[in-house]
Amino acid sequence: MDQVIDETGATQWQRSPGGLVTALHPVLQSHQGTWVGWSGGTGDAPEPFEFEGIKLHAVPLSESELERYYEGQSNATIWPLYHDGVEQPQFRRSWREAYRVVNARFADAAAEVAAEGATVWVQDYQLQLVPAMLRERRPDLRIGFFLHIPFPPIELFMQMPLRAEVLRGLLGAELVGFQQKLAAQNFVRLARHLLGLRYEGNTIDVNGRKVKAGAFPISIDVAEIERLAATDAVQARAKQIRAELGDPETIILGVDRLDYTKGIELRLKAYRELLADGKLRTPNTVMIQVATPSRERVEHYQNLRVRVEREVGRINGEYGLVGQPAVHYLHQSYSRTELVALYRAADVMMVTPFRDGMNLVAKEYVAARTGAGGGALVLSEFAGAASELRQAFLCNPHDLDGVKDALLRAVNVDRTEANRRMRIMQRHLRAHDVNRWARTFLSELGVPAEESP
Ligand code: GDG
Repeated sequence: MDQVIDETGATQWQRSPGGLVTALHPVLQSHQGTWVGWSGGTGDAPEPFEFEGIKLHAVPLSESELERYYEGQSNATIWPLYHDGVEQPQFRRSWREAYRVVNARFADAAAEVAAEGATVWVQDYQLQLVPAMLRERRPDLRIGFFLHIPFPPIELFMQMPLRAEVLRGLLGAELVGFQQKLAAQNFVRLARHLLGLRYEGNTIDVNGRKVKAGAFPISIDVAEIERLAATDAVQARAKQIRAELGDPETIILGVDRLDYTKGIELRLKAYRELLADGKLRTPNTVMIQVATPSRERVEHYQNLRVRVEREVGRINGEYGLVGQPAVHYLHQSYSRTELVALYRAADVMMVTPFRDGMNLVAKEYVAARTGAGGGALVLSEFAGAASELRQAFLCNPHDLDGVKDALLRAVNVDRTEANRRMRIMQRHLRAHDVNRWARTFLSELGVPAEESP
């Protein structure tokens, strides 16, 4: 959750954008769980309270912890390292120390809130030390951990100065979940390589205690997106978007946090080259790129913003007309309704990350197209979603020609073929929604079915 100040000057809460929150919100709602998390600001944390059916227990961060723990260790060390080193990870002693301190604070908070024998599900790369810390404080708890981002191959992980501590931290859980089978394999092999632990299949022996690793590909609340997509408000807004763009033949869409792993620059380049080759033409074709502001004080992100905005300027300079830009670039955050309306309006969705744990946007696009007809998804092979959405136009984001080719095929696909592909992917998603993800994980962790969503 994020604290925001409304127009009357009062403090309000709102859901933060981003994949983790989007995925877990419905799970916690139906499960009556307590969310122990960061309030999104610095200074004192508010007293525990309820919001949208979820009990919230906020953990405070100071200004210097925000800088060292969150922006530093989490987002300038671990995030790039776990994403194949797409940007050079930075290592700092003071960041590591802050990571330890904040992880211990989260472990204390969870130890305080959790009932006897409760299940605690620790989420994501910012909290990798928590499982072991929590087990030490509360051996009665059932502890699961889920990593939303990729888990790197041994050679990359080994660069991290905090490597053994992180691995021991994760091994404090009974079940460590990943998006992909390969990530789970990286993890068990690492346990042997770094700590000399034995494993059989995906179960690691930690001095007699069994720790399981497994793949639990995350998903979306498909029913909620379908319901939203079917509302009059969304359908009217989708038509309005098309009209405002001058009723072009083809609308190409990208929706990402402005993050260097997402391949936004590359996607823009592919579009520019196709315009240059005359294979796409404006104003028949229009691109919209929503780039939600993210981690704006981290240097890697500031550099990316400059590169993306330069590319947008170049495309519009060369191919735009008065009142008709070739690419509409929106460095803003939108409501879910507006996002779904954009999905409904777009003929081609481009999701081209260099590396992505899953990528929920790809799944949301497919679900939002239910009943719409048409629509084509260009999807990077390096997104976790590519293992499931096989009927997308798959591409290798490191190969610009391959991306151009996939984009062109998606733009030119005939409607019958587009519908066929969409239907298969929609069927898959309906059977694999976020509730199933949570149920599967929790049941593997040993949570009785009646306590599961
Ligand atoms: C991480 C992993 C994994 C985006 N802009 C706005 C907005 N969003 C929502 C999207 C989507 C979510 O944020 C983004 O999720 P992704 O999965 O695409 O990407 P990450 O944020 O990097 O998520 C990723 C995910 O965790 C879950 O495990 O899939 O691999 O990197 O739901 O719709 N939502 C709103 N306004 C925006 O402007 N309301």
